[in-house]
Amino acid sequence: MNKFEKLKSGLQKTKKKLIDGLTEAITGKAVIDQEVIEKIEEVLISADIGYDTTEKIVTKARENLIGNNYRDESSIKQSIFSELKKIFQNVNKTSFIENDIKIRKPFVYLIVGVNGVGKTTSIGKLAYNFNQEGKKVLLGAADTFRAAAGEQLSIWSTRAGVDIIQGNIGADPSSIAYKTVEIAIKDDYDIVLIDTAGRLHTKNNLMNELSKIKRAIEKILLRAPDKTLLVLDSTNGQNALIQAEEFNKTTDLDGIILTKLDGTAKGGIVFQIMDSLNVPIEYIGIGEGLEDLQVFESDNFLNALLN
Ligand SMILES: Nc1nc2c(ncn2[C@@H]2O[C@H](COP(=O)(O)OP(=O)(O)OP(=O)(O)O)[C@@H](O)[C@H]2O)c(=O)[nH]1
Ligand SMILES: [Mg+2]
Repeated sequence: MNKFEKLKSGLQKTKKKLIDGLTEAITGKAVIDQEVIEKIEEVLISADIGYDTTEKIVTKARENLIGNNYRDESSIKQSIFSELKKIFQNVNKTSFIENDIKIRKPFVYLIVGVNGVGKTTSIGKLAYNFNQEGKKVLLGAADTFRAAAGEQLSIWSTRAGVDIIQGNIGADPSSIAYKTVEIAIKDDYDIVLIDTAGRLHTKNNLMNELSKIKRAIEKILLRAPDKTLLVLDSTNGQNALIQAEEFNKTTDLDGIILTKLDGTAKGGIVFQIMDSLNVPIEYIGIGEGLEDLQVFESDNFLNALLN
């Protein structure tokens, strides 16, 4: 399977819900009346496109249809699709890391998020991708909270073929982050990926710990981590959005890794994130395997979902 086919198959459940739902709402309707519009709204909301974003899309679609004699199935569908596409057009394209690495080396990623969203797994996949591109990658196991966490990251490091710095259970996560970056500077690594323990944005002490990790990195790197990425689980729907808003208040986020799109029909969350958050989606997870993390490319995503 090539990358695009993989993406397509990963988005299957969302596609089924969204596209089949819309088709069903529209098919065989002689006129697109209030009832049909409400059905369309229901479908969009059930695919987790979100209330506000849905309202915007439907309002536009309604406007487009006024004065349009061809209120047939395909024109209403096209109208909705084009509104969905517009949401993507407003978003800044993510910066390309190749150029960044040249001036900032090692390029340090700090990976954060609540429990179980897919931080460690995503780091393993990212490490694999970077390694495949010929970059020298070092992982830092700054999740010292759970006994199995370091071991899990170590398994991923072996799978991805990259190096790892580990600490003892209960060690200060910021000291591991410091040590990892220190070694990366000394041994000329291109990329550092720091794993952190899952934390709820509501727990102050844990959020403070994150600030401490950031400060430790800054102390040795002489600049803030190059990218702080928040991992969100797309199966969490609306909650994922709340997590992003809350994390963004205390931690400067540079981007989002949206995981588990393969396991959910709630992939519409992508539109909502893009419409309502100021933080770009950088990567998407579409499976549990080594090759199942992709750079988020909006055109590809739309093609995979809508065509
Ligand atoms: N289907 C699917 N499963 C995923 C994806 N990403 C992660 N997972 C699964 O989600 C589960 C949790 O992943 P972890 O990487 O351990 O999550 P974490 O955020 O590091 O968890 P904590 O360290 O406990 O906070 C694992 O079973 C992963 O295989 C994805 O894109 N698709
Ligand atoms: Mg983890």
